[in-house]
Amino acid sequence: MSDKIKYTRKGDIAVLRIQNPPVNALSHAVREGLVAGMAQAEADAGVKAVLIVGEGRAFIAGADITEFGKTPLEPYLPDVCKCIEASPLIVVASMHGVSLGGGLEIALSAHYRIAQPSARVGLPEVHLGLIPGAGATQRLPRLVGVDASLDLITTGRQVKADEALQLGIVDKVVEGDPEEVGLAYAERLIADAAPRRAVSEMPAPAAIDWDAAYDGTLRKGRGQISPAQAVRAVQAASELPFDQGMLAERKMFMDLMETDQRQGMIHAFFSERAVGNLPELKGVEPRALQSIGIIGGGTMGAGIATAALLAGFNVVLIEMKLEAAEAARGRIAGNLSGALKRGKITQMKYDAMTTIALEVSINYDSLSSVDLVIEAVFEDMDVKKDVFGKLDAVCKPGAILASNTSYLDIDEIAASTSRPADVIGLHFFSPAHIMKLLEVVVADKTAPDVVATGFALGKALNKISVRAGVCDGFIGNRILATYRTAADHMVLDGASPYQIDKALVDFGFAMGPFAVGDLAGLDIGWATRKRKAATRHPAERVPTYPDKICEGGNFGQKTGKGFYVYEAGTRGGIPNPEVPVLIDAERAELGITPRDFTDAEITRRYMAAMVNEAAKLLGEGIAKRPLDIDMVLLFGYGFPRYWGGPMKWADLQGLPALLADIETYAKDDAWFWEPAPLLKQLVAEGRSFDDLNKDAAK
Ligand code: 3H9
Repeated sequence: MSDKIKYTRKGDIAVLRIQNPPVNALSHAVREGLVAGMAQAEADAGVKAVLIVGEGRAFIAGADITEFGKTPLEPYLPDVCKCIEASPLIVVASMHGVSLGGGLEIALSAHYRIAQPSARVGLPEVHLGLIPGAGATQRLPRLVGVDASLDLITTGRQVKADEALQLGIVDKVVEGDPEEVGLAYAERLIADAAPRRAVSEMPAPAAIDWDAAYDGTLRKGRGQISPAQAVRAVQAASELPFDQGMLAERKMFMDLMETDQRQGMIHAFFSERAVGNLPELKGVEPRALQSIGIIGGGTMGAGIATAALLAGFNVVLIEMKLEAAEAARGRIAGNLSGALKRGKITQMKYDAMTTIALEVSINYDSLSSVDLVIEAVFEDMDVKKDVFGKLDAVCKPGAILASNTSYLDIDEIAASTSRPADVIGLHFFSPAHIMKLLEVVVADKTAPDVVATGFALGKALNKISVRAGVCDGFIGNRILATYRTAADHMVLDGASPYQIDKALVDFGFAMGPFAVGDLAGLDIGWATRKRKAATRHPAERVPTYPDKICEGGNFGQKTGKGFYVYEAGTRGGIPNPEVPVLIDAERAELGITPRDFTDAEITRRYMAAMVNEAAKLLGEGIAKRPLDIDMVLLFGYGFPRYWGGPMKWADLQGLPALLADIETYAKDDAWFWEPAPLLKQLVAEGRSFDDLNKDAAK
């Protein structure tokens, strides 16, 4: 038998122990071992029951995702499940840690299920662009009904043991060693002469309005297809005999396996785990971190303080005036009360976080013993240098001095201190206690253990941390500036901001660029345009109509008007009728005859601009790996997860065709559309961005 399954005999019970660290994924060897183990148990004289348990931290985390996209090898998982369920012996699954996807499907094929109180179960296949493919869409509805099944399968939500018990997914919840409680349960079942209980033999679930459920799920998925497909699979459970339902599920699963969305989502899954794994940090120990100083208590500073308090750090926040310091305390308390209301923290924790763990002060001396300080003050180099000068004077040796700047030169800030090796950029995204992305900006002289500490902090704050080099805008905002410019050009040439927003929402973005502008505040872009005006390349096309929107005091959502008009009490806005008038006037002034854009062309140009800039950043070493860029866009800029990120999207489209389009666009605007040298190189070599990820992992 495969060494992934250990067979032991305990009285009249055969124990199959899955040993495939770290999470007992159902690799080919595990599947073979389970089938062989069942056969051995059935041939073993006197065995009356089989107990399946997992070794280590989980029962089973699901199918082995690394095998997806390769030729599947027999036995296939649905057949393993069938073999377990069809056994004449009573089969018990004893579940601890997670039982996910195929792991839960193995458990659903057992005749009885017992779980630890801390166990979690779920069917997260939709997060991989798939549906369950080993019977869960057919068995779960028979066990717990259609509504609960659709909830779990279409959302991928994981439930704790108590809810699983209440729903009827597990039969018993008992604390103890999984093998011991499983054996005791199996012995009880044998003693009670409990019947073999195959879920597939239970009655088919009642029908619902399947088309309505399908349409609703498709809408909610914002372009993601697998959750809606899951509705059709559950429908098959209701309408078809079990074996035919299994075939229908298998076909849908295999069809989804062939989709770009499946590839994109699995790329996202592995990239999320690889992004914090930097070759340059192997063996580098982070510095100790217990207390964090924050300079500035506005929305950003208060958000960072909230995140740090929630992660268990002590926080000292500095403001310039007492009233501002107290206002910052109020903002933090407001953020934390949100966490309290949602049940994320207890009242006791809330009280401690707003009192003992938080100090607000107007005196820099209060920072003398903190381990790391994050400055979140006004974006102005002189102001920053002044702050860093003060920090340099009061902070203890070895303390890390971080700037939350979103574009300023961290090398210059570092050079203004006597300890540039301790200076780093930690670029949070607002609201900082909610947004998952953290750019860890490594300056020329930043010490490796300071970088490692930036990543350790990100992990403690439950963020996705991405390494970035120094340039205007780092990874995210520099790419944003470029694709936003592509959108601006399309508006000048004939598209409307509303068509562009809609095309990009249809592509899968959470919001289009003009709605995002309104949300962030149009004054930000206005200030950036003014800042860059002096150094602007003469060939650069910059529209002036957005300045006119701002000159009227309209900065977007916060003033109630921008590209859209926001009526009090309504969600989202309606197009602002003044905007097309301003655009028409500017086109007339520039002598542009507007032309029509299709939604497809809008998306193509927008994405081409994004990928081209990203490839320039990679070539310059600002981002080290394509997957770093993918994670920045996914976690900071609302990029649709099912495309995996812009670099994965580009690979899926094919780089030669994308480069050809960029070269075509360059005929009209050679300056903006200059192809990235790295993109040209990859096309010439017949390689992809993912090849660069693989090179980096070697
Ligand atoms: C499925 O089951 C389809 C079936 O319906 C039908 C089939 C026919 N495979 O996340 P972590 C690796 S679809 C391979 O850092 P945690 C992971 O990459 C599957 N590898 O730890 C990492 O490797 P490394 C449905 C896997 O404690 C290491 O394990 N199941 C798998 O924070 C540790 O992972 C899922 O979607 C896997 N299935 O979280 C579950 N799972 O150390 C996906 C993990 O080299 N997995 N690895 O970076 C998870 O949600 C989390 O990993 C888990 C542990 C909660 C299990």
